[in-house]
Amino acid sequence: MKEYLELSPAVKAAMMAGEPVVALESTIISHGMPYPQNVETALRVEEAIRESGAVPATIAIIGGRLKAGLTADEIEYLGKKGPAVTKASRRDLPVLVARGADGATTVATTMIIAHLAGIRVFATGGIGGVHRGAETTMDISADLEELGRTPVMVVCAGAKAILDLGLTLEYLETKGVPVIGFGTEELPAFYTRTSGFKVDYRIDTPEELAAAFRAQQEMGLGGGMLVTNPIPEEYSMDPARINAAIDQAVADSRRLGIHGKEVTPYLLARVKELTGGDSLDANIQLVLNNARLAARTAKELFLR
Ligand code: PSU
Ligand code: MN
Repeated sequence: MKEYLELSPAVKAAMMAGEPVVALESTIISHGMPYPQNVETALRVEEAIRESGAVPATIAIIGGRLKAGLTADEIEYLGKKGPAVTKASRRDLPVLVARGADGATTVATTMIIAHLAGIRVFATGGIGGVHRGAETTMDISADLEELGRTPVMVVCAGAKAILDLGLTLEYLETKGVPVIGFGTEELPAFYTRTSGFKVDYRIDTPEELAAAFRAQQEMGLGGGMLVTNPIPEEYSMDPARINAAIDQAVADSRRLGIHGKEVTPYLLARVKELTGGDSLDANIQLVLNNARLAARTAKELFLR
């Protein structure tokens, strides 16, 4: 599979020198935020990783190549094209690559490509999970399967309440994925610091995150680790307001019969619309916060 992979010069140099690298996804750019804030945020997140002493590797499929490390022009291209770029999860890789097409990588695909490139830590906003009503729709994100099989640490701000958070945790338990709360016992719900659900373990330092991940890999357990990092207090949103917007968005998606891979992008855009852009500001801040934690943890991992 390595012949399909292409590292940017900066990522290649960092990997060869044994420097810490942090992977970033691209669906958040194309489908997760509107242009031009998506491009601005992607570049700011890369900068935050550099400032924290690691090298960013934004991941995407460009012209059928699995890319780890994009140029600013490539990020601008994906951001401007937005939802017109194919949202690429695990099942999309074969045809996109064979056609020499472009794809924005979800958490699942970013993990696959990061692992192929030897990158162990990945920062994002929120992961996909078990959707509300999954007991009839069977809509469960491929991100959860990937966490169960691919050895990458994913640093996120929990999952949005567009999902069924309780079922998402059950699924992760079944797949053997440790769910860590960074400085918290409660699963953060993306825009808010709490959800009412407990994580498996609370860890308070990047050192201990690195130690747990190292132990997982050295034991050969396989699979990834989910680190949930609550949004900084000053940017967190009023739960009543955000949850009302989410309920409305879920109801609208059902009424419109949205299904398959369109569900998550529809809900993200609708929540943003209903909260008049405040949710976008929170979203940007939490991604930056996750990028900094991922960089600090990657540095710890590379100490040994
Ligand atoms: N949740 C967010 N923002 C996002 C996504 C999810 O809060 O941008 C994106 C991620 O790329 C994630 C994908 O991997 O949506 C999940 O899509 P699905 O539910 O179709 O698997
Ligand atoms: Mn789905």
